[in-house]
Amino acid sequence: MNTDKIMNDLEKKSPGEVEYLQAVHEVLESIQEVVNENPHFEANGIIERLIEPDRVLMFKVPWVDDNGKVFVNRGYRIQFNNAIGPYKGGLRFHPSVNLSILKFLGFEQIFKNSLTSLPMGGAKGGSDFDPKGKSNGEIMRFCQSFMLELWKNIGPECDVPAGDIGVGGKEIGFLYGMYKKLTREHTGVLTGKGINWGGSLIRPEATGFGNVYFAQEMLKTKGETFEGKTVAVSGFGNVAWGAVKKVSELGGKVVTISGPDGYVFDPDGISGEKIDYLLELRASNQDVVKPYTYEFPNAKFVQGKHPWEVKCNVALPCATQNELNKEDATTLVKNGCICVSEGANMPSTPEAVEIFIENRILFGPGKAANAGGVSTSGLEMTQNSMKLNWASEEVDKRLHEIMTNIHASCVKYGREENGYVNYVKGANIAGFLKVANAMIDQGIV
Ligand code: NDP
Ligand code: 2IT
Repeated sequence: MNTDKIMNDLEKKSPGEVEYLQAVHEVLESIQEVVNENPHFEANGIIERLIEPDRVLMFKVPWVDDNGKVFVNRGYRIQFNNAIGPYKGGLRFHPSVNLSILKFLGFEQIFKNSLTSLPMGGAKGGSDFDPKGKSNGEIMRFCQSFMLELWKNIGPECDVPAGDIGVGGKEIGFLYGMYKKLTREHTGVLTGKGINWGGSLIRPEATGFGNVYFAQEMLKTKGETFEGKTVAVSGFGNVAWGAVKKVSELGGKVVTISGPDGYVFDPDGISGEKIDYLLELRASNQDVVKPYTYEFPNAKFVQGKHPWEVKCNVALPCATQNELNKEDATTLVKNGCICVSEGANMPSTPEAVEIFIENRILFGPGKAANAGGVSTSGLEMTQNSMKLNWASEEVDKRLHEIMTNIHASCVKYGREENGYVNYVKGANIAGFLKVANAMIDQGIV
């Protein structure tokens, strides 16, 4: 496989799509050996077919604010690959959203969903709409307008969207309401639904819990646990919340959370009532990071910095892509961090990943370590098909098993001769093989 040529061609076709090119490059590097050893992948044009989305939907989303002013945002859905199941992946509402970011997320989702062992293809979507500072009425009207265009292209056996940055339970409710009205069907078309209308218990916690379960498995390979460990977390959204909760349950001490303009350091640890307080702040659409320091004065807010400068044993980046750079990685390693488990998608830059691997620390890439969210979405789809709800213990047990199995797949394909497990390589190869073989079985389509 000529990776340089493939990347050059892709760059020409996708100029300026930095995040997308970054994600493809990482996967190609990891799978190069496997592709070279198995000529039937090249003979079937697998790589060329895998890096081109099945289709890209882009549409206008007009909406009216509370003062009667008209706004137009851009909506997207990238249906990337459905070789192993219906398209599946989140929707992101954030002003930074563009084609490159959604293509990178959709591409990553193919391999992540394959790793879960559930039948789900890869997709992603969203809009450059910013839900921050908007009233509930404005968010509702935006979601309704978004769905007015999207509904024709999705369905429980075709494409099943869910949440991501800026899309939580509230937005899923508004989107689902409009879908239901347009189709006159009450089906499992979105996941992350409310518990009384088809949702699954544990889905809100699933990505964060799953990320910690994955980290637990990595730590186990070194005879370590979370007990007594100092943990740095970034972000404080859906994923970070679940991760903080699980780490504190397992006896670890979370000392940071962050937002786009800085981080909070709480030397006493973030647990119990502090987590509840943060949740209240989030529900009020307020900034969650700074007000925390007014309520708990031992904590301090560090403006404009990343939490990775804080001494910790374990780091869980749970905010956004490329939020942990080479300098951050160097500081983490220098300060004795032994494990990094990515709750967010691609939070570490390629240079940071190189530092982790060179220093042989436990590094769980997002597509493996944060697969608990989409796995539990898959479990929500299963419950919808069966028209029943599992108890939270049942869902949590299945989630735990899935994360343990993903860890085992990464070890199977990522163990190097010197014994070090390269989880990036392991996750990419394991995710790729299943999809590539399914594509071969199904012919050139
Ligand atoms: P949320 O919108 O719930 O939270 C995002 C968090 O990240 C917020 O605390 C936000 O701060 C912070 N944040 C956003 N942009 C930046 C930035 N540029 N710098 C620093 N912090 C930032 O999203 P999720 O928790 O759902 O998603 C977080 C990450 O996890 C994303 O990478 C997402 O793709 C990934 N993910 C999500 C899954 C899910 O099930 N939700 C599943 C798997 C992965 P503020 O609110 O102050 O803007
Ligand atoms: O990145 C992700 O895996 C998600 N945002 C969750 C996707 C899903 O369909 O639950």
